[in-house]
Amino acid sequence: TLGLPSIWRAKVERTFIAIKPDGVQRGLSGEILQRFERRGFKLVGLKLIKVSEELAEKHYAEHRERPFFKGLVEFITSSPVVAAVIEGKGVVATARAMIGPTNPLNAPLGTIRGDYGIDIGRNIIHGSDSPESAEREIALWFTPEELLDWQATIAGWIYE
Ligand code: IDP
Repeated sequence: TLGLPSIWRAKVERTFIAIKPDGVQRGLSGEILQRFERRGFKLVGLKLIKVSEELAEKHYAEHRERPFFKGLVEFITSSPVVAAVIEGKGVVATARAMIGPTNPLNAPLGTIRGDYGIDIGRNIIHGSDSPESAEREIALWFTPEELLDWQATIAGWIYE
């Protein structure tokens, strides 16, 4: 295994991200995916989908009782979403940090929400908030066949 970065052998972390209808409509999909790629994270799943009401309600199940739930489901099902799974060391927490706080007005410049958003109901992107959420959301949005196990040949220039 000489020369093989350990990340090729280690079990690495995955997280789920979704560029919401506002991000896709505003033409930010490529730019947002590029931020994760440039950081060194690897795409292992990617698709453009029209979210069903059933998927939206399952995805946001923890918010079922909140006053904004109905509007949130209407919004997320209103127009295509880019769903992605990205992989890499520490990706769950790092993707959240790159995305920024829920309310874009409180999000620092340099975060996705801080650079592109204003209103909380138009905050451009979703990212799993814990490894447990990531596992649940990946299984909800992707079939196993849609997730590719592949080795990025640049891994040795990202991981020591
Ligand atoms: P997160 O997306 O930063 O993890 P959560 O608290 O899990 O934030 O909320 C999920 C989503 O619900 C938010 O991204 C946002 O789109 C929406 N949301 C949360 N709070 C409000 C609100 O007070 N008004 C409208 N939409 C909200």
